[in-house]
Formats: sequence, C-alpha cells, structure tokens
Amino acid sequence: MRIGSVWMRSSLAAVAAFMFLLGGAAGAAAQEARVFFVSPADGSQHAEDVITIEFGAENYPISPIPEGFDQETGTPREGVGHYHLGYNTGCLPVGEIIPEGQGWQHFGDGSSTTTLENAPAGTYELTVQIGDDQHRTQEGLCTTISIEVTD
Ligand SMILES: [Cu+2]
Repeated sequence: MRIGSVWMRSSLAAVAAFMFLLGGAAGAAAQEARVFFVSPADGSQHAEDVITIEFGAENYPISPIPEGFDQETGTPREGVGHYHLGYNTGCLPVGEIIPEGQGWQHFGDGSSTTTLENAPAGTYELTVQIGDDQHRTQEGLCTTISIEVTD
C-alpha cells in the first residue's frame, strides 16, 4: 500500500513535469493559486496604533461581488472571489459560507487593504480566506498568521 502510494506520487510528479514542458507559458497559468498577507509579516511585533493589513493573491483573480447579485438565488462566478479577514478564527473548511461577523470581515468590494487600530496588547491570529460571490470558501485559498501587539 505504502509502495503503491509512493509510486503514484512520483508518477504524478512526472506527469506534472511533462505537462509543464508541453505547456511552456501555459504551464505558468496553471500554477497553484494562493492567498497571503503582503503585510503584516507573520510573527511581527507592533507598537504602533495603526497596523496596515494588506492581502495578496496569486493565480486567482480578486473581483468585487457584481452589483445586484442575489445571495439567495444568484449563481456565483467560478474562479474569482474576494478577500475575508478573520480575527482569531482560523481557516474555515472548504465549501463553507463565511459568516458576517463572528470575527469575519468581508471585502466584497474587491479591496485588499484595511487597518487594525488601537488593538489592545496581545497576540492576534489573522486569517485571510477567499470566498466566491456567495462568500463560499475555495480549495487551498486560506492563510493564517500571528502577530503581537505591544503597548
Ligand atoms: Cu464575502
């Protein structure tokens, strides 16, 4: 069983390498999508009153929710989404709808920055997670960092 799965993995890697050689420039477009914090840095310490938070994404377009999109009956666009910031929430499982409140802030206008102001001293876990037009979480598009606010 173990031998089989090792073999599977190396043959998948070989296929991926082959596809990359075949694809050339197209191979780059097929690269894995990811989301991350441009700032602050993971593990950083902050004495300032205003901390700028900026999100970034690679190989995944960020797009505002279309005007008039009906959350009940609308069909979310595939392969695009918007950022969500979670305070001490961690990543939600794939396919879940990110709640309004409960530590979550939505950036449905497609924006990628916000500030954390006058936060009491302590350690904060910040999560950025992409959700589609319906705020539904997507495979592999979540990152959590930890920062420390000092007096
Ligand atoms: Cu949302």
